[in-house]
Amino acid sequence: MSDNVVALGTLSIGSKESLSAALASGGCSSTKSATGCGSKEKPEDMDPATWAKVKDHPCYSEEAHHYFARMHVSVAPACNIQCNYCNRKYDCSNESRPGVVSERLTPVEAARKVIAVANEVPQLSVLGIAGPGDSAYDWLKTKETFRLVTEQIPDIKLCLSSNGLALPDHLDELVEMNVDHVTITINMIDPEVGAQIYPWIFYNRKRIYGVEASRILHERQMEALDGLVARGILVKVNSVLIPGINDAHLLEVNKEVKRRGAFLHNIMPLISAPEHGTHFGLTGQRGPTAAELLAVQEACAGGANLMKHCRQCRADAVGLLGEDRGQDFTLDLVPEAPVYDGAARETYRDWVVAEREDRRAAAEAAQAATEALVAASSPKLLVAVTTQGGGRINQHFGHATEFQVFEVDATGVRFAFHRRCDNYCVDGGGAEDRLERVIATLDGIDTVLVAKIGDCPREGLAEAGITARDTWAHDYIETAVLALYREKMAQKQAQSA
Ligand code: CLF
Ligand code: SF4
Repeated sequence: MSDNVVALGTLSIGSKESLSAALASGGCSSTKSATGCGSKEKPEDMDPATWAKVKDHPCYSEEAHHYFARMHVSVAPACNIQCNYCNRKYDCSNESRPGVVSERLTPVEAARKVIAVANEVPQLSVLGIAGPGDSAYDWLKTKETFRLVTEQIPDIKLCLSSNGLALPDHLDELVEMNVDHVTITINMIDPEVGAQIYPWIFYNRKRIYGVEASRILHERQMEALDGLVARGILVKVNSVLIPGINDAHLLEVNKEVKRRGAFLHNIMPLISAPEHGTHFGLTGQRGPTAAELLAVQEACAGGANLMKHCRQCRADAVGLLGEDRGQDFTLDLVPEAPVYDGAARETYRDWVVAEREDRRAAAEAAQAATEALVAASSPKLLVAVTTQGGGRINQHFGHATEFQVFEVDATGVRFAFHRRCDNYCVDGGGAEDRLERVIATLDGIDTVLVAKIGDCPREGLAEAGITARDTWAHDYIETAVLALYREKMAQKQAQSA
């Protein structure tokens, strides 16, 4: 392939025609920050060392999540605390979706799997260890896995997620191992609140209960955060939003972690159901509604940068954040002794460099065009897009299992949130009941931009007041959203004239 177009295993990004068209047109749109999601996105917005760390990390940069994939291996099952939202038979809900069981691996098996994935998925940039269990407590397995993988794939980014209790014991080793992304789950800074979330911890060979347990956990979490920041490691803080327990308190958590230098704060909804067998699930503790989550995130504006594109992925997830190819790479499906071949990853990275450059230029041009035409006071619009990666509108409506929603106004385009749904097309045809669910998923959205859509779903959406457009198929998201916005605002102006 040439002309900046690559076929990427099962993921094909863009088309030669669409890319050429975008290049020829000088692109269109742009944003002041190509997306949003709290973390600053462009190299010129942050120091080069930080940009170098985040530019390939799909969780630490919203922009990067259009291009790069992560994979998790579940190698560290032991845990030193009990969270009321966890049942360790399942995945660790500190970082991943509860209620699913991931494949437990030895470090040798995990390395085998990572090499197999790296050979097949050129977007792979990050290896994460995210439960079940605690990566810092079950440290030797975490360390051995990272060692075996980096022996073969030295440029892979290493990422771990921990409850923080054991983390202060390994700070210097993390630096030696070149780990520059660590997530700590911090649900409280007040032990009284913590006592409602953690019944006990295991620390210094003792089981400790109640408020005292949460006091120690809090102190160790702050020690870990300070120690990581002091060593130049980027820290993402995850907080599980538990209505009635820590919802108001998370504002204090947000302020405190910002003060201590956390790079990102990811406020995740509690997922709780009786069948998960967790304390919260069995006692009826509910998770927040989408509106409650948004309200807490909005209340945190101005504090630590918020991550909004988290997909609460599985502890054995593989692929771009919106997809999960984990089931294609279970141990029985990967070769016995794969040999790493980095050629496809290298080619892909070269493509991303050129593509990013082009997308940014297109976005800036579109933003300038919008500012020239649209009054600064023009209203905001929410626009959903279907994408399978590459920052482009390149997915058919019927294939979408999630919609990415962008907020646009005269100042630019920002990622707002994503919404999941079952795909409308099944076995080549549309499913009526699914369309109803997709319409419910798109509630509050003005327009959905797609690569293609059939007449039936288009009409169904229109009846529900949602316009579907394939006008900008394969264009960059920002370009398309801004073009739509200019068109809508021009119509509004014409109507009021
Ligand atoms: Fe995995 Fe977590 Fe590293 Fe990402 S996930 S260990 S930082 S590589 Fe990402 Fe998944 Fe959300 Fe986690 S989308 S659950 S934030
Ligand atoms: Fe479960 Fe993770 Fe909490 Fe341990 S830290 S109890 S594995 S959610």
